[in-house]
Amino acid sequence: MSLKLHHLNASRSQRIVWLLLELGVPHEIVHHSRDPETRLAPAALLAIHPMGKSPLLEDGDTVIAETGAIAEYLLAKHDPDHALHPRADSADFPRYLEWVHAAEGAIFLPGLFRFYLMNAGLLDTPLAASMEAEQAKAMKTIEGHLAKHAYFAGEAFTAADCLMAFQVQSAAAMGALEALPATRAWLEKVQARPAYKAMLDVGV
Ligand SMILES: N[C@@H](CCC(=O)N[C@@H](CS)C(=O)NCC(=O)O)C(=O)O
Repeated sequence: MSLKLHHLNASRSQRIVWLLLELGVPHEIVHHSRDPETRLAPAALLAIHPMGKSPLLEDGDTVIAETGAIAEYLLAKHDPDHALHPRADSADFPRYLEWVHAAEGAIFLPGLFRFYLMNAGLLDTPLAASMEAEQAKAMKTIEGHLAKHAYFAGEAFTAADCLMAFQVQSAAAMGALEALPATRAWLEKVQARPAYKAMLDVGV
């Protein structure tokens, strides 16, 4: 088995565990644990890639970082029939790309920034307020999209749903989905998928 995923507990690398299970590709998972105090990744990851973050995928001698890049790599190599990603000539393709990249971009960054500000005791600042407003805008954008479409890329489940789930789950954990019924319905639907449940069994 040449595919090896380095997975960090309680991290967004769970999206790649899920994607591997959706694809049904044989793989090995190497579990890493966050430092209980700093919450940072262990040095073992630094030995594999200079950023020392998770997820990291090893495919033989190739090491690849960044969730979006790993997802694209896996889909290009292991989804020849495009079951989980639209073809480039499909009408869904632009929307698919947008969400795949938004998952680590405009949708995720305000929440991440706010998390850092909270850890630094800086939540009561204009910057934190502006990040909160950006987060609310991101959730409104998601709700507006999911009120019109069954999934992020359109009417079919794709890898964009795996990539966006962590952000939506984080919002749910903070009680931010109460006024967002389409987003809540989408989350329930994707969490009912067998591969999602199998991902939970792997230990995230
Ligand atoms: N943009 C990267 C982010 C990777 C990242 O920051 N991973 C976090 C887990 S959610 C991590 O490894 N944190 C531990 C650390 O920074 O030491 C991606 O999409 O993979």
